Amino acid sequence: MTNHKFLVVATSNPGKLKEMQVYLQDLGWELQLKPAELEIEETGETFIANACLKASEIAKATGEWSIADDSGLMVDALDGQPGIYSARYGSSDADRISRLLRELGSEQNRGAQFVCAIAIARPDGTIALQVEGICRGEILHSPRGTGGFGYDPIFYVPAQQQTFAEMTPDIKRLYSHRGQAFQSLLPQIDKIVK
Ligand code: ITT
Repeated sequence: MTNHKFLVVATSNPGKLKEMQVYLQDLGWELQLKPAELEIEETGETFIANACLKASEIAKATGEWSIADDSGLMVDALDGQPGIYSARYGSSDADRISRLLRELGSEQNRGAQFVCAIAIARPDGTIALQVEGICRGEILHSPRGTGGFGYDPIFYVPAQQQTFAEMTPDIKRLYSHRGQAFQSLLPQIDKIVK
């Protein structure tokens, strides 16, 4: 049964889960990971559409409130790719990073942005809340740092002079697309999830 501060997290990505856990546990939310056998096909054409799809399907399947994150990296010189296809760009983080660096080659325009859409669905699958966060930065020519996950080692934030993989979790939260999305979400969540 649903209690007041309980959410099923609709993700299979351990890096995302870890960050979401820190952001929500601070406020007393109890999180449960979605059952591994429930895999939702991401058929949407936007980050928000895919976040809503994942939250809604997992909420209906579990009968609980659910939260989902759909995110990715949009590279200016690649017309916004890989974007919503960021997870499907390769078969491992190392693979995805090397493909991106290969496709960018010696391109001078290294501008890029991370986008994160978060959706919360009610047990009947309807969407209660959706937010988006963005972080601008630059794609380095080679990876730097060992923290974080995914594309973090090649995403450099000039204001901090560090890649996401070189930042502490608190500093990454301050700048990151997911940190920004949660900054919009957290003040609203207690009013919505009953
Ligand atoms: P779920 O759908 O199960 O949540 P996923 O990894 O398939 O997991 P997405 O479809 O949203 O998730 O793909 C997000 C991609 O963008 C994936 O390759 C991530 O590694 C990458 N990504 C998202 N946020 C990131 C971050 O903060 N740092 C580095 N890479 C990130």
